[in-house]
Amino acid sequence: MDLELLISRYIIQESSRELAELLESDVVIVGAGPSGLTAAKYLADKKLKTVVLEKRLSYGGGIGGGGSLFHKVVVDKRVVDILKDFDIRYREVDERGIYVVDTAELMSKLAAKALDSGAKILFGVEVEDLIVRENPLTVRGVVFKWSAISLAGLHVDPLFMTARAVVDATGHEASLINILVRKNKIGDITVRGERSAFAEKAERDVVEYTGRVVPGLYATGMAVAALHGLYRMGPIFSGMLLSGRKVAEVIASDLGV
Ligand code: 48H
Repeated sequence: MDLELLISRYIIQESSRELAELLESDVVIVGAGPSGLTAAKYLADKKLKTVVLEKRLSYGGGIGGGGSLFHKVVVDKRVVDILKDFDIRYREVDERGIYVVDTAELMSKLAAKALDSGAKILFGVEVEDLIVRENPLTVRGVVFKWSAISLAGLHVDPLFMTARAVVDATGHEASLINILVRKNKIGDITVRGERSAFAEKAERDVVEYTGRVVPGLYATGMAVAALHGLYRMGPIFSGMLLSGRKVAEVIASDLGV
């Protein structure tokens, strides 16, 4: 048998088999940035079937760009335990508890540990809508298609993936929350849009406001700032990691694990 046939057969067979299983997940995280990847590890540690859907072909979200393309970002002392959980090396640069980490190490180890814990990361998958039920409005999953379809502008119907919890980890765009509000006429939720820079307050508030948006839909990372009109913090990532861990804790508690 030709090797070419085997290559194609096993890629399609194994991807389809795994994808079919993931269609009924415990948690779907949309966005493989710092908050989404952190959440993925802690959720998978709880043995929840966790999948991260990322529209690009790589993980890391805004980490790779570092601080204006410099290859370091800042974190603070609040996340030392998280850095240790992920085996991420850090260097203390200021006695006020300021550390720097390498962007390549941060993004790759966040992803590696999420995978080691059992989470799946799928690239080139764009979430374009939510599965909802009414009274009360509840999110039951996502509507997705391959990003290449959107980029090509083709009229192709999407597919569905169900989950007990869906996480908006889409960063500044807050894609899922915007879809929720725009398409479901929710009067009591407004996406307020993030504010200008006030790093210290932003770093605290983004963690405090992390949590459930409506039953079944949760927000983490910069999506939280967009939803609640919080300040931005620039290239300091403690708030993102702490927000990711917090959303995992909230979901685990809601799901009773
Ligand atoms: C699939 C999608 C979709 C979609 C988007 O932007 P991110 O890094 O998000 P966070 O919130 O984890 O981290 C934010 C941080 O990177 C940052 O920008 C900070 C701290 N800024 C502060 C400041 O002052 O500017 O990652 C989001 C990911 C990206 O990889 C997107 O490609 C992906 O989500 N994504 N994936 N379907 N509909 N929308």
